Amino acid sequence: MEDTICAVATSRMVGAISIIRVSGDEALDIVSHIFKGKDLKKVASHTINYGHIVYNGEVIDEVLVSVMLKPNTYTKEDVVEINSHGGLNTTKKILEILINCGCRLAEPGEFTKRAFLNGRIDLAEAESVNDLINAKTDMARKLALNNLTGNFSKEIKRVRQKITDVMANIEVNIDYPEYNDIEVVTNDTLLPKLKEVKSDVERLINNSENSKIIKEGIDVAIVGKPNVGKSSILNRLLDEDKAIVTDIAGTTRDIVEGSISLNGFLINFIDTAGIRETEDVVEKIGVQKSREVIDNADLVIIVLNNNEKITEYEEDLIKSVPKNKRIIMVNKSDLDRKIDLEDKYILGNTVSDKGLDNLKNEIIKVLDLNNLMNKDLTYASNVRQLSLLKKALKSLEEAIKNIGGYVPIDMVEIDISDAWKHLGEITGEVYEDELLDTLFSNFCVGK
Ligand SMILES: Nc1nc2c(ncn2[C@@H]2O[C@H](COP(=O)(O)OP(=O)(O)OP(=O)(O)O)[C@@H](O)[C@H]2O)c(=O)[nH]1
Ligand SMILES: [Mg+2]
Repeated sequence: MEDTICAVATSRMVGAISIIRVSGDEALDIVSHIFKGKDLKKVASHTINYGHIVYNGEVIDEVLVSVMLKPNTYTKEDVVEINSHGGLNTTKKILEILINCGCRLAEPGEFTKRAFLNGRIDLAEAESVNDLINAKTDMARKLALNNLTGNFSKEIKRVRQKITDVMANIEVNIDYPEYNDIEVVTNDTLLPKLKEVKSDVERLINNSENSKIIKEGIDVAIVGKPNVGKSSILNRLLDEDKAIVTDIAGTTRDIVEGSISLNGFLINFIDTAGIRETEDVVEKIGVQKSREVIDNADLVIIVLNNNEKITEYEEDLIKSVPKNKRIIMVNKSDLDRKIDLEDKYILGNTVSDKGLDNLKNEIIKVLDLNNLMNKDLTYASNVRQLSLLKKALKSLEEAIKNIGGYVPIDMVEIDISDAWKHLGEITGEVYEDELLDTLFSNFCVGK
C-alpha cells in the first residue's frame, strides 16, 4: 500500500490512445520528473495537461497528463494518468521509465483493491467493477452497474443493521437483567424480527438465482436422432457455418457450441451428436456426452424430422425432458410430412429458414426472458456472494429453531452473530487477506 504503483489501464493491443495509470504518494513526483510542460505539482487537481515525456534527454512521446489529487480519486490516493499514443512500444517504454523512476508494476486489480482498502468502495462494489468489464451482454452490464452503484450493498447493510438491533437487544438483557424497563427479550419480540430478516435474505437468494443466467448466459442444448438437422439449425441460429453438416448420419461426434445475444441475454447453443445405439467408439463417447448436456442444459431443443415417422426413442426423449425445459422443433418442413405428433411443436426448415424466428421467440417465452429483463436487479452477482447469503440464511434458521426451545439466549446469539458475520463478508466489513488475494487476482492489470 505504500508503494506507488503503475500499470497500463487500456487494452494491451494496438489502439489510438493508451492510458498509463500511476497511484500513490510519489505519483506526482515521479511523473513530474519525466514530464516536460507545465509544472504538474502546481496545476489544479482534476486537470488535463499537455506536454511531453522526456527521459535522459530523449523525447519519448507527446502526451496529455491527468492530475487527480487525493482523496477524490479512484484509489483515494494521488492518481496521475498519462494519455500516450497507442501502440505497444510507446506504452511499454513509458511503463519501463516509470518503473526505473521508482514505481512498482501494479498487481492485477490492485487499483481497485486500494479503492477497497482505502474505504471508497466495499467488496461487493469492487467485484462489480470486474463484472462490468467482463459483461458479455446488455443485461450483465446492467446488473454489474446496479451493484457498482451500491444498491446491493445498501440492501445487505440494511438487513445487517436489523440483525445488529436484535443483537443489541439480547446483549442488554444479558448484561442488565435487573432493568425492567429495557425491552424484555422473549420469543414474542425476537422471533418476528428474526423472521423478517430471514425473509429478506431469502428474497435476495431467490432473486440471485437469475444472476448466473444473466452473467454466463443460458445453455440451450440441441438434441435428437442423427441426421434430423441439428447442426444445420445451430448454423442458421448463429448465422455462420460452425458445425459440419453432411447427409451422413453421425456427422457430429463432439459438442459444438456458439452464442448469440437474444433480448439482451447470452444464449449458448450446444449442438450434440445425434443420439442412437452405436458400436463406433468415437461416436459412442459423443452420444454419452449428449446425454450429459441434456441434464445440464437450462433448455433443450428436441429436433425431429418432418419427413420421418417418430421413433420410440424420440418419444422417450420427449418424455424425459420436463415441458418447461424443452422446445420441440420439427425440421425439414420442405419435405413431405410423415411425422405424427401430439405435443406442441415449432415447424420449420433450414433450407428457407422457415420457423427459425418462431424458434427464437419460443426460447424467449419458455425462459420468460421478457419478464426477467424487467425484474429488480438488486441481488448477488456471483457465487461467493450467493454462498454467503445461503450461510447467513442457515444461521438464521438455526436461531429461529432454537429460540422457542430450551437453548439459552446467549447460545442463540451465536447463530445470530454468525449470520451477521456472513453478511459482513459480502461487503467486506469482515474479510481475510487470502480472500482479497484470490478475488483481485481475477482482475486485469491496470484496474
Ligand atoms: N430438406 C432438408 N434438408 C435438411 C434440412 N436441415 C438439414 N438438412 C439436411 O439433412 C442432413 C443432416 O443435417 P445435419 O445438420 O448434419 O444433421 P444433424 O442432426 O446434425 O446430424 P448428426 O450430426 O449426424 O447427428 C444434411 O444433408 C442437411 O443438408 C431441412 O430443413 N430440409
Ligand atoms: Mg450434427
